[in-house]
Amino acid sequence: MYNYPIPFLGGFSMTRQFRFALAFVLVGMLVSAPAMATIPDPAFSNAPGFMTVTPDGSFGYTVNVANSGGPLSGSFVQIVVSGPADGLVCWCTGQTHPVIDELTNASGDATFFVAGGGCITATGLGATVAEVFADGILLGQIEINSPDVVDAAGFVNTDPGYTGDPTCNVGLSDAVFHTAPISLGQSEPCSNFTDPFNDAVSLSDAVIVTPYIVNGTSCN
Ligand SMILES: [Ca+2]
Ligand SMILES: [Ca+2]
Repeated sequence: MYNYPIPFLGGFSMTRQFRFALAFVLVGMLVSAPAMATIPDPAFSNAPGFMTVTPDGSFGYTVNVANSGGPLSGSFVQIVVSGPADGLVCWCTGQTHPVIDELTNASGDATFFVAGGGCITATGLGATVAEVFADGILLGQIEINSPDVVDAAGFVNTDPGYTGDPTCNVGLSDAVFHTAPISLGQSEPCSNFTDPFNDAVSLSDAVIVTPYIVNGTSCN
């Protein structure tokens, strides 16, 4: 016959140090659990690759913030436009930049209505265009496009000949630029306003851009 000691039951009593350590771990779990529940996870969040800006600030760019527990309400979302890009975007007067922020709603959505124009791609710029953060956590890098895609001479913002237009006008030169990719179904991120942005420009993109062309929209 063996006579087994029975640890943790009956005669065994936890040492003072062990009880203290255990209490410390339990308190730590209680403190960290709610904090973890509100930390954004880029893998569960969505920051569409292009932010579309319009001279009248009428087009919403929506970032969704979530983690494994679902959407996060009240998350502080920041779009940080890089220095090189900030100098090239056609910002309407009164539009905050280069950092633009919004809070998420109950669905985890933060929608930005940015007043401006221009098409600034990472390829055209040769640098990061903008980054999206939620509560300080990087969700991704994004680029910028607009119905106001070129200046009156037909130059995109990153072209050497770009001179710009203080009113970010959607004019004849913009209509000419957008017409080719629309009619030919080309891949043109500067005329693509639907995610994904690297696919062929389609009817849905034409539907979005047409009213701005028809109205000749410019900064208010
Ligand atoms: Ca224009
Ligand atoms: Ca698309």
